[in-house]
Amino acid sequence: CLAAEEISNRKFPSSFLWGTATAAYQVEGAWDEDGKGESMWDHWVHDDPSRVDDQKNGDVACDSYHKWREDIELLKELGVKLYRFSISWPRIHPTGYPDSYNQAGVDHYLEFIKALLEADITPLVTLYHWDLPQTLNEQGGWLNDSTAERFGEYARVAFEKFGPYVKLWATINEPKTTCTLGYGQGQMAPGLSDIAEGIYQCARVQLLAHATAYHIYHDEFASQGGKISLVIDSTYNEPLDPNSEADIEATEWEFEFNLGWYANPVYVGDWPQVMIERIGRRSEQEGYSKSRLPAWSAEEVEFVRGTHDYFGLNIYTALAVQGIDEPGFGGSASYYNDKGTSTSSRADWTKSVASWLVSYPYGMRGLLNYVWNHYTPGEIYVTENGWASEADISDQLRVDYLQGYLSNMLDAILEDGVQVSGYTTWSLMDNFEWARGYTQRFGIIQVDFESEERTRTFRDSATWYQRTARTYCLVEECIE
Ligand code: PNW
Repeated sequence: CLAAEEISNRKFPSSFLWGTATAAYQVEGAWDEDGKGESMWDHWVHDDPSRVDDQKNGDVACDSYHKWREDIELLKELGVKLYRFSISWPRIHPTGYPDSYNQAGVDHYLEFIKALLEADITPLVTLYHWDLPQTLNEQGGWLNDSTAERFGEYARVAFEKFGPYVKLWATINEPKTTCTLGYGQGQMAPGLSDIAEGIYQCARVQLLAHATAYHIYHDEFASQGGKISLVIDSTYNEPLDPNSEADIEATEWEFEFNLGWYANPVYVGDWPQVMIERIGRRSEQEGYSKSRLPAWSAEEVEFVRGTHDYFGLNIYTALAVQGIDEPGFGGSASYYNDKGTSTSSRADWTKSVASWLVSYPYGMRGLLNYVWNHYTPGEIYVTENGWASEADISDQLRVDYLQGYLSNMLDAILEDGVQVSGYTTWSLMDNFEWARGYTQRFGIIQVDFESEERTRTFRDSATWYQRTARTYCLVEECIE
């Protein structure tokens, strides 16, 4: 319940948690130190460096495995109260199997988490941000149902060791991005291009893994009293032509085939109906004996349904959607053809240096409302949101982006009644941007990857964010 003055003053609620986010492989480095096992990203980039734009990798990255004290100092200087980071699974279970348990990895994160708490910063810990133990990858990775069991075993160790200190957990980061880019289009580890079937199997196994961890937490560690959920990424979608019936329908399909693909099983139960129908019909026409979308058993539907304590939402960008599913539309067996939509950017949406990322600030308000109304999650954390730039210190476009998106988040909170409890901007600092290497920068803090020290420097956006986190006010929007 918000005080009247908070509303008239456009001030964020005093309970709002300001934060920043990173992920293990993107910042830690120390890829083979202290007993850590090889991850599928280590393998992918070492095996063929040309898979990354600048042929670089995360071997050292920001060197946060060693420089974590300095990182905590930066968080303190920013004045944030929440830090989202991920644990590297192969530091805990180097082969992915519990018999490979690595105490040194556990000790590292314990020390780090305790230091965060001492600095009065709440840890939001992601269990999986794409660095699958390579041994499990060789056994089929996210196409193999048993990976969900291995994930449960790893999660159990994390809850046992870190649970006394960690009250906010995220199971898996952005399963959609890894299933589409890693298993469907071959652009990320493990580099598979199975756009017809593997992409759907990947989603099934990651959802089972998420639900397995959720149940272990609530069955065995309920007394720890924390919250755990999945982190789902979504674009904000709107019809290319707001007066076109086909575009309006396609916009709904675009939501269901991306956001609903993961949110529906968890918050409603089963795949979205439109996916079941469209993929089923197309599979039949293509001569498959059953749908390329693997059906859940009734038991599995119940196992996955309801496995959420909040909604972890990553939002960066927006799409204008066009319906292309005219009579006779065929195309090969593919997730993209299943979807039956075509997407683009509007000319007045500001472009970033990342081809997929444009600024459409209203998208934040629109998407928060969409999630709030469709999935009634009770509470949302915006677990990622950020802008890609060049390496410069001066980053006015990032400031504009953050100001616009946060102002729209505030509209959703104050005017639409959406409960947003916290926000972790991506990213605390520049880091290894997957297939883009170090060519695109997402940090509010700049990192000099040429220097041995990996020198960290505040960008203009960091100074701006520091002020916002201190005052709970956006520039020119309220009286501090
Ligand atoms: C997220 N897209 O990935 C990830 O969680 C981060 O690890 C990553 O660094 C960050 O966003 C910036 O890219 C995404 O194509 C990758 O829409 C691609 C997309 C969205 C999110």
